[in-house]
Order: sequence, then structure tokens, then C-alpha cells
Amino acid sequence: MAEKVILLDFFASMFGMRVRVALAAKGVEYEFREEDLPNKSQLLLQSNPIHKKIPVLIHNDKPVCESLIIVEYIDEVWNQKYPLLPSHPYQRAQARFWADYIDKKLYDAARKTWTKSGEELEAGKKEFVEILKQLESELGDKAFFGGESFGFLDVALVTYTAWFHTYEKCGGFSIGEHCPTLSAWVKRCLEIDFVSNSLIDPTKVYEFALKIRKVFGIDTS
Ligand SMILES: N[C@@H](CCC(=O)N[C@@H](CS)C(=O)NCC(=O)O)C(=O)O
Ligand SMILES: *[C@@H]1O[C@H](CO)[C@@H](O)[C@H](O)[C@H]1NC(C)=O
Repeated sequence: MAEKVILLDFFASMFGMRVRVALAAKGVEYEFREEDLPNKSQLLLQSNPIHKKIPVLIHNDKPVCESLIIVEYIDEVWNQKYPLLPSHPYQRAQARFWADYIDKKLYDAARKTWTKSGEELEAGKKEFVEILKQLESELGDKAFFGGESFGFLDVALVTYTAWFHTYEKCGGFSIGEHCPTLSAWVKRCLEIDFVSNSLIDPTKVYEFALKIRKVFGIDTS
């Protein structure tokens, strides 16, 4: 059967980029549909009536929602090429634990680095760096979170790195200075073609962030 794959997405989304990375790892061809988030398409509202959020993967007319669930789905459906989750149940559980940790902690802390100022900004930066350091210790001396090869947890985290430039510029700090081990991991990830080709240009993310800051009236002086 011919595969019909549609991705409802938004260019700067770290959640959407996870799906793009996973599809690229598997070499799956798909149709990318950019959503106007203030004016969502009927297809998005029908496909994700619960959360009404991107990304949504529509595979042969059947929608799958929530980025990490989509990445797992992709790994199971296109299982012949480039496995993302570890094969051992315990390691799979660990990878899921840390991906869940990223979702529960990192997004909110990261957001503070470019939407807050003053004390809230300082607290946000501290929190953000602490979370990255926690992730650094999980990485340890491995090349990737997945071990020798780029895997599920690498997918979950690497899309945030397209935002690192924005966090640093807006927050006035250097991630590399605090987290050299993680920065070396970022470099290794970007050497993989399907990763670097799937991540959006950090300067585009920054332009988008500046627009949002203007709308919210955040001081950009
Ligand atoms: N937990 C979700 C988060 C997805 C999410 O936050 N998507 C945002 C864009 S980055 C969205 O669609 N926002 C539109 C809205 O909330 O109205 C996932 O992992 O897929
Ligand atoms: C919202 O989307 C619809 C359909 O895609 C389009 O026809 C309409 O002009 C859009 N409205 C705004 C305010 O952008």
C-alpha cells in the first residue's frame, strides 16, 4: 500500500521538529503543512480535537498526536530502518523517563529565558541551566543519549538546540560556558545530515522570538 503521510506543523516548534527528525531518520516521504496557529485549519481541529495543537502526523488518514507519541509511532511503523528506541525494555524505560523529564521541565524553564526580564529571567536561566546539567550527567561520557548512535532521547532534546541561540541572545548568557559536555553533543548531532537538515535555522527562530517579544511588549533594548 502506498503510504500517505501528512505532517501538520509549525516551523519553529521544537515539538514539530522532533517529528521531522524522526521521519528523516527513517527516510519517510511526507507532505509538510504549515499551520497558522492563531487561525488553525479544519484539518488540525478535526485531527487533534482534544489539544488542538501541532504536531499531528496523519498516516493513511489516521491522526496521531503528541510529539513523543508520534516519534514512538514512527519508530514502530518504519521499524526496518534506523531504530530510535533502545531494544532493551529497561533502557527503553530510561529513555522515556528522560524524554518525559524534558517535557515536564525544560519547555517552561527555556521559555522564561526569552519571555521574562529581571528577577524572573535570572531565576529562569538558573533553572534552565540546572535542567541541562541534569541531562548532561545522564549523557555522561556517551557520544549520544542513545549510546553509540543517535536515538529517541536525542530526538527529544536536539530540537531545543535550534532555540539555543534565542535563549542566549535574549537571556544574555552562554549555554556552552555552563554546559560544555552538552555543547559537544550538540555538535555531534549536527554532524548527522538527517538531524541538521531537519532543524530550522536558529536565526529564523530568533526573528520569530523577537516578533513575539514585541507583541507581548517585552523590553528588547
Ligand atoms: N505536548 C505537545 C506540545 C505541542 C505544542 O505545545 N504545540 C504548540 C506549538 S509549539 C501548539 O500547537 N500551540 C497552539 C495552541 O496551543 O493553540 C507535544 O509534545 O506535541
Ligand atoms: C483563516 O484561515 C482561512 C482558511 O485557511 C482563511 O480563508 C482565512 O482568510 C484566515 N483568516 C485569517 C484572519 O487569516
